[in-house]
Order: sequence, then C-alpha cells, then structure tokens
Amino acid sequence: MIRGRFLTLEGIEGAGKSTSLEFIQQLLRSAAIPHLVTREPGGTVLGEALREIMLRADRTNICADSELLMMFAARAQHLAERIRPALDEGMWVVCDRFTDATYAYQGGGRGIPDERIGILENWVQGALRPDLTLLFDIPVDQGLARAGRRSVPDRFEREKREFFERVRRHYLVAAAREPGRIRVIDGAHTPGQVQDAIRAILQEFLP
Ligand code: Z5A
Repeated sequence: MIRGRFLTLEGIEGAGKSTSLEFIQQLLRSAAIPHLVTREPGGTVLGEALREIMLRADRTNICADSELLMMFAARAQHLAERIRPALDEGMWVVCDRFTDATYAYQGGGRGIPDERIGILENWVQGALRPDLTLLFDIPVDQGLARAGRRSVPDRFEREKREFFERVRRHYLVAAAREPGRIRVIDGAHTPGQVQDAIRAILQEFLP
C-alpha cells in the first residue's frame, strides 16, 4: 500500500483556510482520491476537549509552556488515532493547521524558542512532516477584520495586533526556508483567484 499524502493549511485568522478546505475537498472528490479532512487542535475526542480548554476566552491563566504541551498532547493523539492510520491506508489527509502553527503561534507569538518546539516535534512526530503546506497569507488588519465580522473572539483572537504580526512573520520566514513544501497563496485575492492558485499547486500533486 502506498502511503497517502499529508496536506496542511496554515495562516493567520481570517486568511481563508476553512473556506479553501471545502474547495480542496471538491478537487479531491473529483479526482476520486479517498481523503480525511481534520483540524488542529482537535480531530479526536481528547483533541477537541483540549481545543475547548485552549480557545475559551475566559481561560486567561494558561502559561505559554502549558499551551505548547497541550498542542502537542492533542497532536500525539491525533496522529495515533487518525492521521497515521489514514495515511497508512493510502488516504490523503488534509489538516486545517498543524505544527507550522505551533512554530508561528507558540514560537513567533508567545516567544518560545524554535529549538524547544523542535524537540517536541521530533518526539511526537518522528520523521512525519506534511508533504505540502498551503500558507494563506494576508495582512493582519484584513485577516482580523474578516475573522471579527464572524463571531465572539476566542482566547487567541483577543491577542493584540503585534502578536499576529509576529505570527505572520514567523510563517513567512518558514515558507522562505522551505519553499518546496510551504507554498504561499495570497489570501487577500478574490475567492476565484485563491481557488485558481490552489488548483495550480494541487495539480502538481494529484496522481
Ligand atoms: N493554534 C496554535 O496556537 N498552535 C497550534 O499548534 C495550532 C493552533 C494547531 C484555532 O485555529 C486557534 O488555534 C488558532 C491558532 C491556534 N488561533 N486562533 N484564533 P482555527 O484554525 O480553528 O481558527 P482560526 O485561525 O481563527 O480560523 P479562521 O478565523 O476561521 O480563519 P480561516 O479559516 O483562515 O478563515 P475563513 O473562515 O476561511 O474565512 C474567514 C472569513 O473571510 C469568512 O467570512 C470567509 O467567508 C471570508 N473569506 C475567506 N476567503 C475570502 C476571500 N478570498 N475574499 C473575501 N472574503 C473571504
């Protein structure tokens, strides 16, 4: 059995990940590729419970290290229960956020050194890394305006603008370091232009 491919979507709030996820599913369905769509933090009962703890706006006393460890606890469970079994069965896995988000938010946003995150990444994931990451990039003001239009802000969305500037910068530095895996899509473009960009990139990956 050929291992499935592992795709992840990244970007700051409001960049268009969730919107694009539906389009990617359509592309995979029309190419008859069996796939699993999931998200982080979440994807399992434990992961969703940890997500609820981490996103609740009134949980203001979670320290950065606890947040980091909860992200990786959720990820370990997600990998064991859903991601690895699906890949081993030959399914493609499309995940809304993964470890690049940890580097961007807990690293760039909260200031935890990359080296420390790397230790947990190697521990929890072994050699597993996404085959392709679509990074939806958008200016912070525009992303926050889109996200703000939608719902009551969660614990992350309550952060200051500078936090998201650091997150965005961290993502872009990662993309510059790994241009083969992390492909940047301009999330400020129209939905049609964003879909064209996704289709063009995925065509290189589709069998
Ligand atoms: N987090 C972390 O800190 N560390 C980690 O390791 C991981 C996660 C894995 C939850 O993520 C939080 O977890 C997240 C980081 C942290 N921080 N926050 N908040 P999430 O992915 O569930 O939540 P999110 O980033 O807030 O998702 P989002 O705001 O839904 O963003 P999005 O999915 O990129 O946006 P969207 O829902 O597709 O679009 C937002 C709105 O814009 C919507 O009304 C769309 O209709 C509209 N939109 C989308 N595209 C367009 C275009 N092209 N033009 C015009 N309007 C558009």
